[in-house]
Amino acid sequence: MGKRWVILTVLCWLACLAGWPAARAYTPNDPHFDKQWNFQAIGLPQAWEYNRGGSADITVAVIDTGVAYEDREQYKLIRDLAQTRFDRQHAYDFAGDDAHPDDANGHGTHVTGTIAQSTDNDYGVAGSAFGVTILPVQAFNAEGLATDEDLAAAIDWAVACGADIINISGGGDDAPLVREATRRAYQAGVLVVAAAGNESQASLLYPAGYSWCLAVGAVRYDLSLSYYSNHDWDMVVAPGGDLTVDQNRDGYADGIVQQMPDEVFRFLQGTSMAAPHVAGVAALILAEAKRLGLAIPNGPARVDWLKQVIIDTAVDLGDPGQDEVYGWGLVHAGRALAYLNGQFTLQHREGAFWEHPPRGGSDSDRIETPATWRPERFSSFSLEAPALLPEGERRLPAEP
Ligand SMILES: [Ca+2]
Ligand SMILES: [Ca+2]
Ligand SMILES: [Ca+2]
Repeated sequence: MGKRWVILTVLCWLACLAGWPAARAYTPNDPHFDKQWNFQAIGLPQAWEYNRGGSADITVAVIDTGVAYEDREQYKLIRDLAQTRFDRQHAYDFAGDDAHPDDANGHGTHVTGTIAQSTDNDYGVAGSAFGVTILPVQAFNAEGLATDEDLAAAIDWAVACGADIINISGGGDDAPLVREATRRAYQAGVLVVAAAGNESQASLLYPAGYSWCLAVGAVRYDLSLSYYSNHDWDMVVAPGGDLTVDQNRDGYADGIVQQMPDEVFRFLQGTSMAAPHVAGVAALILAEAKRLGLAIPNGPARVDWLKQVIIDTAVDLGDPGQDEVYGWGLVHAGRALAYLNGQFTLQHREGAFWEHPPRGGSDSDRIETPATWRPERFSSFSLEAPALLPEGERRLPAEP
């Protein structure tokens, strides 16, 4: 016994010397939080020890199919977004040209949940940056398609309304209107986070492919690249899931679970699901930097700074250093916020830092499903989202 105590003491002392924070973690009381392997994978419980979900003065614009954020006509504010803060004054729908970006598709509501699902409300699941303000901006119609004009207008609108970060879980071909709108966002100091695309190809869709945006590819539970994810040197990865496997053996396909407009908690997969993890982490970084009183640059330097923090604290995957499969690596909220607090230095990057739970999964855990959904390529922009699986594998049981 005595020997063991001595060893532990030495380890703690070495850990303190190395500047590692105690691996404290905050666990919210949402009953289905244990299904959110994706949040464990990027160290959100550790990040929340520094900053519990960000702050209301940080605005994340979700440019998507709308959000289930209001009670109007056949639409409703879903229960697990009821405590989430929305900028209702500036919410806008460019696809329908009205002030009501209600979600007839479900994609935008799921994406919003990953950023700011109402958290620690004793119901459903958690979000990553649940304390921020969400600006719902609709550019994609109920079929998940957007024109260049609508997407560009939505980006300009989000910037004009004071967004700090824009999430675009959609993509398409290079388009001058969208290229210039994202460039204006960059000049204004707004980080545009965008899905890499689901074509399994070694190139990015746009706007992800613009160097001034931040492209996000998808990994699954074992942190290998998801089979559908596009990839490139200039991107980061985040959990997007893989609905064909149950590597963590929790009885559910390994998707990303959030609440949909019909209030069902569904597992979806896609680089669409990966991107909002990065938007959420970026929001936490901004909120924590403000809380600490750090000097945050303005204009394009602000975007460069945010990207640098994300890249410098990413977990290297695949070949050592930046590579063409995982880009800069896995975004990691815990490391990023520890870094802002001087408790994670760049020398720690190569070492084990907050080890992940054991990942024994393999393809032998495969689930046979008719998950054959493949995104079509459109000349305009389409969403980088999901396959719908048979009932039971994609939804959590209803709660009382
Ligand atoms: Ca919740
Ligand atoms: Ca699973
Ligand atoms: Ca690497």
